[in-house]
Amino acid sequence: MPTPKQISAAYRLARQAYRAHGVDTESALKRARSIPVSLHCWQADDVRGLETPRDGLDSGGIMATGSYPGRARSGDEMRADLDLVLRLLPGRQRLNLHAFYAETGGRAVDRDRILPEHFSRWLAWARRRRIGLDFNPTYFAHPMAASGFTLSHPDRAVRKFWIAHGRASRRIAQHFATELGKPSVINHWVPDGAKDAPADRWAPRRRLRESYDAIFADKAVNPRLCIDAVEGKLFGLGSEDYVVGSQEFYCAYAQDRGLVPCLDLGHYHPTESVADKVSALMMFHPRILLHTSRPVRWDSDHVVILDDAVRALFLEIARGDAWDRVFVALDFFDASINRIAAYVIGARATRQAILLGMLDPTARLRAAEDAGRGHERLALMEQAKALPWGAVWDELCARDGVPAGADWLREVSRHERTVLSGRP
Ligand code: RNT
Ligand code: ZN
Repeated sequence: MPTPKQISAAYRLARQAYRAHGVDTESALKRARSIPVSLHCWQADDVRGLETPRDGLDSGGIMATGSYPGRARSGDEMRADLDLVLRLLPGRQRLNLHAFYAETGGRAVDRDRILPEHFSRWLAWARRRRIGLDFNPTYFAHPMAASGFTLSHPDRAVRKFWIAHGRASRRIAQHFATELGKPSVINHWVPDGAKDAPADRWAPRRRLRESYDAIFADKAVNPRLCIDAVEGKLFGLGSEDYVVGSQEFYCAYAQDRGLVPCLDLGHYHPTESVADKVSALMMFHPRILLHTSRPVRWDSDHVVILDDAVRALFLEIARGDAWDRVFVALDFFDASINRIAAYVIGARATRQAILLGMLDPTARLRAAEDAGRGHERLALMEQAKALPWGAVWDELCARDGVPAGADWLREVSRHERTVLSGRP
């Protein structure tokens, strides 16, 4: 583990090395710390939620596998775990809540009835930590979602229930924004789809469009406070053949209705480049929401690491200087390892990719490109990989007063011994 002296000595050298490539590490550091990363609350409890457990519910095709001890079992335990996570992360974070983390004081309140008051403990927590809150309606893990269809369900009563849920959720997001003085991003994702080829791929899409229109028609919600995003995907467990809310559906819908498309790194064909979608979409969409995740052979939601997909994604944001047009959120869940470590690894990797994007010697590369010197561009891109970004990262951690290197592991072990071991 590096000492503060070693960190600043290494940083001074790194700064020079980057300067030689035309990159100002000081401004990269400043900006990389300022980008908010929204921590998904659902890694803390394996996407179970805080409602009275109802066994055998369909999870909408998303699944946390593993049985590592220490899962948070209440809002208080989740917040205790998140407190530690926040202490181990540099930069600004937000918290991303799902509707089924409502705390209703033991009373059963169904999803179509949830109110801002059911999130007052989360709100108080966020206020004390001066972080913003984002939100998600939970259109899964509920008897009304058992068929695999929600907003696109053929039965009007089922649709009505989920429309009410979507509307209630937007009011909650708006409440967060008003209370905390920061806009709240609300992401709509529905699991709707079919395992096998439907004879009618049209009607569910028509109904989905109608249901969303009913949700977004709520005039009491101010789109500047409650920022609506919509997330499509290619397939899920149980929706292998047909997903009603596909990429094309949502891109067109978001375009037409002025909403924000959400790109999740796990929601495409494994050989598709999500990074390449950024500049194409952003020609037309003013803003996008990113879910960093890691698909291993399928949409498995493994813990984010600093892999090529994540790096390429933020490199594109940097090269397009689109930082004020993106919302960054995490979306993964792994129950097979310490969940706090999972957060720290994924959130740090995401911010490292942000920093790496900002450290890219873009001007040099473009100059070579514009001069028609492709071999120089390629050589410089290769060379950039060897620049000492790790020293800049350690400096970033040091400036924010959080452990550099892997020193945070000690705190996680202590928390495991003192707190998690008491959770049978
Ligand atoms: C599912 C989507 C969605 C969820 C969360 C829990 O495939 O990625 O974002 O993971 O809403
Ligand atoms: Zn997602």
